[in-house]
Amino acid sequence: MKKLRLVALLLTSFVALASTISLAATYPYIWQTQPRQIHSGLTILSSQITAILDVAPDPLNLRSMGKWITAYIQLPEEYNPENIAASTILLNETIQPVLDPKYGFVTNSSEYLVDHNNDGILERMVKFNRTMASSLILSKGIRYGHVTLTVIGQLNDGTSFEGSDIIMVRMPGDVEARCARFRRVKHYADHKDDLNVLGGQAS
Ligand SMILES: [Ca+2]
Ligand SMILES: [Ca+2]
Repeated sequence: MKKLRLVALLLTSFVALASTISLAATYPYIWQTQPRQIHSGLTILSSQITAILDVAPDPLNLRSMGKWITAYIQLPEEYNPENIAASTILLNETIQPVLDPKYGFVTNSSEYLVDHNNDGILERMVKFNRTMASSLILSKGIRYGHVTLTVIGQLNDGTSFEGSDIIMVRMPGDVEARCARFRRVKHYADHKDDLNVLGGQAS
């Protein structure tokens, strides 16, 4: 009886060992890539911070002659927003913020460090030339709808951050933009007459 149990135990052990070997042979990458994945995950976390971005005004009037659009960049709490190097900031990889020291909001930290969203964590505020931002959006053929604005930049120690915000843009008086708005309305037929009136006004 004892012998039989021993044989059974040996047999079970052998089957378990064999299946482990065959698993290793079939999926060799399990052993190789897991440590690397963890490593690259850590690398991404340490070199790129995801910031909370809020851009104003929203909605943005693309025809408006307003001077600025304002971006509020909030880093995770463990980072100091004062360490953001403003000269490294780019809006949609294209537009630099206003850096001219003649403006108080460029040089005075009590003006550019604000808690705009009232959550107890300071944000770094930067302003961009509104005409440049509107031109960039219009150059993509966008005159009405939602636009994703992204701000990238670096801290003084080279750590990079990125944040995005979706804002509404519109172009008052633009007939095509108005038609696009009307096309979004579910009951299109109800607004057919309105569209005709708009078309008539433009011509
Ligand atoms: Ca927003
Ligand atoms: Ca805040």
